[in-house]
Amino acid sequence: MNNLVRVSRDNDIAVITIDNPPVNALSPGVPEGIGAAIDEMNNDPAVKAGVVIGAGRTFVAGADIKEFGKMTAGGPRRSLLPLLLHIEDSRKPVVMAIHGQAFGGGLELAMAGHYRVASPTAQVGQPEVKLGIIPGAGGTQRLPRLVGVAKAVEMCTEGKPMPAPEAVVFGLVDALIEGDLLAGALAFARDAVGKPAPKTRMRTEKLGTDTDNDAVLAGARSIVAKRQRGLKAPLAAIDAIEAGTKLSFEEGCQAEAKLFTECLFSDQSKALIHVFFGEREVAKIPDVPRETPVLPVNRVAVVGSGTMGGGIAMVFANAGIPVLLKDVGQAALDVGMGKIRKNYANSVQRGRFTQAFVDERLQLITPVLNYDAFSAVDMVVEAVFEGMALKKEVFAELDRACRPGAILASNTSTLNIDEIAGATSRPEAVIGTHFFSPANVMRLLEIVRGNKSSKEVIATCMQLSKKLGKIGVLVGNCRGFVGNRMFGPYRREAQFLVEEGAEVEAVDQALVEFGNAMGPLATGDLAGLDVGWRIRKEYRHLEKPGVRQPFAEDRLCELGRYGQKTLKGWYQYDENRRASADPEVTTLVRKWSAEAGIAQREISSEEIVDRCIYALVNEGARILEEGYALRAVDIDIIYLNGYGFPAYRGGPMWYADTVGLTRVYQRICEFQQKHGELWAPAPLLKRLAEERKTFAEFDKEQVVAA
Ligand code: T1G
Repeated sequence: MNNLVRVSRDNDIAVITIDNPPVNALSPGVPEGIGAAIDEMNNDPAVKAGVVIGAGRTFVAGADIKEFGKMTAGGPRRSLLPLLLHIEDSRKPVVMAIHGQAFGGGLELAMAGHYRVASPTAQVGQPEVKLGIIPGAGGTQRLPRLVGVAKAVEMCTEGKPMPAPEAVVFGLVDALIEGDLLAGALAFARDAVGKPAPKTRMRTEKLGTDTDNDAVLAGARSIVAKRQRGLKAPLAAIDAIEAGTKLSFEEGCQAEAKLFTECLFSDQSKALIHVFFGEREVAKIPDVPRETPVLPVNRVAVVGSGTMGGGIAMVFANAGIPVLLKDVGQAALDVGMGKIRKNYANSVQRGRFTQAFVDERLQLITPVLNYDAFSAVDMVVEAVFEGMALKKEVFAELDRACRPGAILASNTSTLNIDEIAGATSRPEAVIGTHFFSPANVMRLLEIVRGNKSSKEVIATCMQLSKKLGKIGVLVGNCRGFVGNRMFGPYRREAQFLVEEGAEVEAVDQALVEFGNAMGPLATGDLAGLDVGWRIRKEYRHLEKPGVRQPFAEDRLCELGRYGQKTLKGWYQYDENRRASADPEVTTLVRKWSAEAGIAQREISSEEIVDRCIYALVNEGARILEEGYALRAVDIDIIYLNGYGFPAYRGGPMWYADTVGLTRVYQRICEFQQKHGELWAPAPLLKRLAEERKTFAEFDKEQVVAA
């Protein structure tokens, strides 16, 4: 026995407890401990049955993901299959008692047991596709035997958790245990003694016929092709389940193992595992330790009921936090509340929320026309028009109206947080909370640290982001912070490429085929080309003389082509906002380029991708060396959750590592040759390329240095 798995007795029942905090992952020693415990149970004549249960907050969250890196680096391949057969062939019945999560290898372990009982709040699932892999311990073989082929395909391709009550309906869990889970499991085990223990692998009644399955599998493949474009693992999961419907259990497991290994050694899986740990790493702030006190945030206020303000108010209400929503006039407030009600109605229609949930949430949003009630709030998020003078005015008001200790946050996407804080007597309470549109949907929250933002305020906002269902990433206060600062060069190159002869659709198509949710030009049309135009006009004085600047988008705006909102931008739009190419834009840009003396040429999609993506990477490297992002992985998480960058490429910095920084650096030097100083390589990129290092290694260097 080892200290990861212990056996105790409750009279004639063995209790096998898995205790590997924080999530009882099947790390080295755990499977071995379970195997030994099963032997001890079977060899003890006084024992009639066994219960397997997890210590702490969960049953088993799956295989130890940290071990995968060792496997793909040539380490020993560890398989759970023999242990699961060993449990299934146990002479005495084994009851799996599930609380928290039974995910991945955790569910595969549970399915090898003869019975599964669960607390009502438990969840089960095969989330492996989120790591770019498939179940590798018989999950694609045992799950269809318990829930049927169609449900198994859905669970393994989407990777979503299934609540325990639903698992009972599908026959995956045999009983829900209200109250004391262990006591309920012991009673269930005692009841099972003497009865033939069902072995999941022997069950075939739910495997269906080839005719039925062929239709299900074909349907699933087309859904995956649309919804999980570019991802390999969901298709591999379908192949493994299909094998399970046509072959014996053993042959099915071999087919699964082969597909699992192919996925595990793929770039997609390495990227998605990078993302898994990255989403947890960004929560760690070196100089703001985990034990930093956090401030209470039980009541909030949002200033400005426009698109962003309204969305932000919904975010707080959805998290159960009462929110005051202020605007200057009743008319504006009515429009703002109207949009909120419409958004909620759409969510009910799409089945995302129930009407009851929405009614409760709307109760939590109180429209107001003044600051009278602001003395009772713990935090304010300002979301007024993007102008410095107005923001300062609002923050001066908030400084007067809010209680000492309240957090004053700005949703600005570009403006200087320290300058805004300067309008108050409490700069330590001022911070940026940059939500992304639509705020009630986008997961990213860029938390902008001002020079004087206190550690308590930072820690509070980082923790609050999780409560709001967001991924909070802490960034420094430079122009455009991290996301938008990098987006500038990315969209600059997209415009240059059109000015040099590429078709608008060709530029966007190349980036969509690369995996982006939307191309850079269509994204501009969605956000409104006038937003960037106004900011560029405000900062025109900062542009270096003699340095080429894109002109096409500004010229389109001068013609009133702001994008979707004017049904004309880079594309033209019908009343349902469906885009189509606009030959007038091509004619206009060709004319403007001729006037500017820009030669037209054929441009490959490879060049389009390299120029746009490497512009991101180069600016990202600058941001890292200037210290406005803590780690390269922070930049990756920002781009995945705020800018539709494909997760299976790991983010711009990870993608650059995958290509190889030497190659990226050489390509950027080529662009510098051809297109000038805008392409001057970031010194950090140059150093890492010359030292044949990666951004991931740079992050490790930071941890050591901290
Ligand atoms: N392996 C290693 N570490 C893990 C882990 C895992 N499976 N799951 C979580 N951690 C770490 C995590 O990095 C963090 O560390 C800490 O635990 C708390 O996690 C054979 C091949 C269970 C829902 O995909 O979804 O099984 O940052 O912050 O919000 O076929 O963790 O504190 O240092 O996320 O309460 C399949 C992954 C694996 C589930 C809990 N399993 N985990 O969420 O805590 S592949 C998964 C989760 C597999 C088999 C295949 C969540 C959670 P640190 P946390 P949480």
